[in-house]
Amino acid sequence: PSPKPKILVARAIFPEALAKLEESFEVRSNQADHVWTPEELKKELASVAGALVTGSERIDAGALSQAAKLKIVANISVGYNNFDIQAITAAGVMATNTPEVLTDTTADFGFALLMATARRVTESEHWLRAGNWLKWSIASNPLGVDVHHTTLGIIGMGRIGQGIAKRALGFDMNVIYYNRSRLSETHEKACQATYVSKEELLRTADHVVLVLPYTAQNHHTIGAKEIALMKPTATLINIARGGIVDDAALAQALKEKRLFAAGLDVFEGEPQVHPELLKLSNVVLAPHIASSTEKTRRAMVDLAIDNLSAALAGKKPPSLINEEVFKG
Ligand code: 8YV
Repeated sequence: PSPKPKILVARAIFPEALAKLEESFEVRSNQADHVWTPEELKKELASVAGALVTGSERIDAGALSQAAKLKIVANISVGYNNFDIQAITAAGVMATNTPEVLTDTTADFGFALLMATARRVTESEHWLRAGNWLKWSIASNPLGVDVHHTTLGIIGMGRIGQGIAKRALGFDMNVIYYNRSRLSETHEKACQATYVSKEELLRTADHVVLVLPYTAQNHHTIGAKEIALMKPTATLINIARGGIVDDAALAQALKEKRLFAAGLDVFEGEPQVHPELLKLSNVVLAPHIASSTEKTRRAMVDLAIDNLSAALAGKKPPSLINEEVFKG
């Protein structure tokens, strides 16, 4: 029998998924706490035919410079701004992601973060743990802002944005959205969302949720100028990508109470968090967990494995990004 193809797993996955991979492949897996440096990743990629990576692994010309045998990089993530698609395509390597399987889980978390931010859930827990409850009064509890019957502005109206809009209907919210292209009438009706300009959204929304992909054009979609348009009672929720928000400008606005609060699952330069954000109480911080339920993370890994297995069997991967590389 021909030897099993060599593959790489760049960050630890579920043991069952690893065992499944080992049936068909010779697997080199980083199961350790140590995160490979770009230099180490480049060396690891040099000897394999396929790689499973997360959104935290940067795959660009440098990473691929010795990867002569590589046929596929399978992202365990729907967003793929960690991929330099041009460089990957130029190297003749297939790139895949994990759409659909995480839509509802991520939309749930967008709503969770919105609720936690508006109602000061984490801050209230700290308040309780500090013993403040013993001397509570009607007006001294942490006072939040309402979610129900307010206006929700969604920037980025793909599958996840539409999922959040549908959830907002149950809270009797007025949903407005901005997207690079307007939704079809059918899709707009399904989530009862009204298309507005970015400026109008920022001026009128009580809560702004960011769910757009990170691209060069979307860098600092929300900066000092945009924050200045928002209501001082508004919240800003980022479940999209760090880099879409200017975190330094946001921290400054939160410090000066020019915004009520922010809920952030993603950060510029994550896993590092801007030190000014860490000092503030009117921000809810999460370690990029919007897709993180047991069921969904397993589904993401399974889809990434399906993509990798298809590519190495000469078949078209189910979620191929750069179709032009596939030679059927
Ligand atoms: C992942 C994500 O947790 O799918 C995405 O775009 O951001 C998350 O689901 C992350 O990218 C890890 O791969």
